[in-house]
Amino acid sequence: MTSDKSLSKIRIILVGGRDVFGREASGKSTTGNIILGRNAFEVGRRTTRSVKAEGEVHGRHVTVVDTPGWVWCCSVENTPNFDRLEIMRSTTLCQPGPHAFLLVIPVNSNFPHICRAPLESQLELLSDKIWKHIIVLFSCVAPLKKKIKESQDMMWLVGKCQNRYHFLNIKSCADCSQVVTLLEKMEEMVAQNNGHYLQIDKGISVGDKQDTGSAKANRRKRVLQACIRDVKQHKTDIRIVLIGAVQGAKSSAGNLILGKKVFAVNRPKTLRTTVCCAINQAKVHNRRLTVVDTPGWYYNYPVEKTPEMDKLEIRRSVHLCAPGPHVILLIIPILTCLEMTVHTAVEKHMGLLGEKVWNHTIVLFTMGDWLGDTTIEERIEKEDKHLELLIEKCGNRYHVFNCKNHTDHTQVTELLEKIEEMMMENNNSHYVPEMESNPCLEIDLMLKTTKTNMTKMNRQTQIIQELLREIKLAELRIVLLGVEDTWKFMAGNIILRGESLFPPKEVLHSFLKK
Ligand SMILES: Nc1nc2c(ncn2[C@@H]2O[C@H](COP(=O)(O)OP(=O)(O)OP(=O)(O)O)[C@@H](O)[C@H]2O)c(=O)[nH]1
Ligand SMILES: [Mg+2]
Repeated sequence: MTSDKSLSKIRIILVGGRDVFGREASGKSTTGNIILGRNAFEVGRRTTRSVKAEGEVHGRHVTVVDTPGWVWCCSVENTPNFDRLEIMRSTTLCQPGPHAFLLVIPVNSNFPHICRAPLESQLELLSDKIWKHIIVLFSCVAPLKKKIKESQDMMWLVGKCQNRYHFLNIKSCADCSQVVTLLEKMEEMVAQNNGHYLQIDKGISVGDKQDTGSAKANRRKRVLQACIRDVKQHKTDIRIVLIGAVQGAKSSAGNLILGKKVFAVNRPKTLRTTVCCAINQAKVHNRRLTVVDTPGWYYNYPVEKTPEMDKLEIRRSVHLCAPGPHVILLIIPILTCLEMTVHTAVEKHMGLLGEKVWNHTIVLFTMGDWLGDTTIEERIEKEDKHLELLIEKCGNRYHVFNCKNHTDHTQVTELLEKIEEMMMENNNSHYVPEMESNPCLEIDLMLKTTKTNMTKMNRQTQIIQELLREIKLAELRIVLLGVEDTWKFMAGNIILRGESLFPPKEVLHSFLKK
């Protein structure tokens, strides 16, 4: 049954994000397939380009455009150019303009407060009138109205869309009624918009298709491949240091290189896992590999804001694999938008190792699954100059790792060949760490001071606990004070619950109420 307001043609664009590390998809392609009643969009691999599909659905001609997702907490400025341009291109596939945008969000996802502004920036890039054309589509296996009602942030989202939302059971493809109801909700919305679809601002037109494989991108790839062919003799001993921002997949890359899980990855309840250097070895493809893992910096933080202890650890890394590493792998996750502040943070933190370090550095792009069907070269071309400058600083040496794919061993062998080629260029010499001061001694000293402070702190905690036991407070009010960017909110979250990285505000409220 269709409503009185039924349209003969409906044009839909699917939009949505991914969780903070780009791992969990929102379910746009699956949604598109359920609407069209066939496997029109590829699932199981990240959608990297806007794709159009159409069909007859319950008496209407339906056009659906699937788009790449952004990271929920990343605004437009922090989204890689390639993804941003593809999202914008979706509108050109939907001429003369879309009737509806389905904002796809898994009902179980934690859509925290910090994602509100980035979401607004992503959507309003397409049009400032977009909100009148959006239905929030909660992908789910069972409708969870209560969960939505309990979440201030989800309610904010639904409110922005004038209370338009729909639950789509993604495990129940055969249930036509949920698609019919969704189409009717879209028709209702179009009627409220006086029958109008969204006129896309002319300014954002980006052409029909992004050029794939420009001459420059192809040339870059050829130069890189030629490097590998030049390797005549394999090395028997290679020392590697991994360096990069927090949660960039440094430890995962280390595990992939060594072919075993020796570095800790993603300990729950913490924002970062590696807090001090770790060293491990393995025999891989007839080479003895030594890998040093390091703590990361917060990705666009100036080096001055990185704690001294972390800076010392980073400096210590090159001393740990005496007499020095053959290669420093600079880890850059593919979903990083390398704008100026991020670029500066990378250069300054690399500077901790000394100025000559760049001759021994290879950029290792991680999270290769983000590439989908695109190539790293295409993406480098689309980014602004900072990424290109960084790669050039490393002598055009780069490589891609997908740590989720443990079966593809060529990614490690090719990396080793690139390292060997670089070693040949460096006359087989390793990087010689600058010795103006020994970070290992400095760390010892710092640890001694920390130990003294810890003893003091433990005594203070003991006194507070004794006091609390005596007073038996029914309610405790705490004010967190500190200079800017010292993660006060995180301390508060740990005191209150200590579970999630960014618990929604209402969780905090409920604890505060208690
Ligand atoms: N999608 C995807 N996720 C990945 C990949 N590699 C690692 N991850 C995930 O990224 C998260 C961070 O990985 P880690 O290896 O712990 O990163 P790290 O840089 O060592 O993190 P810190 O030690 O906390 O600085 C983990 O949840 C990994 O499972 C990848 O290739 N693709
Ligand atoms: Mg780590």
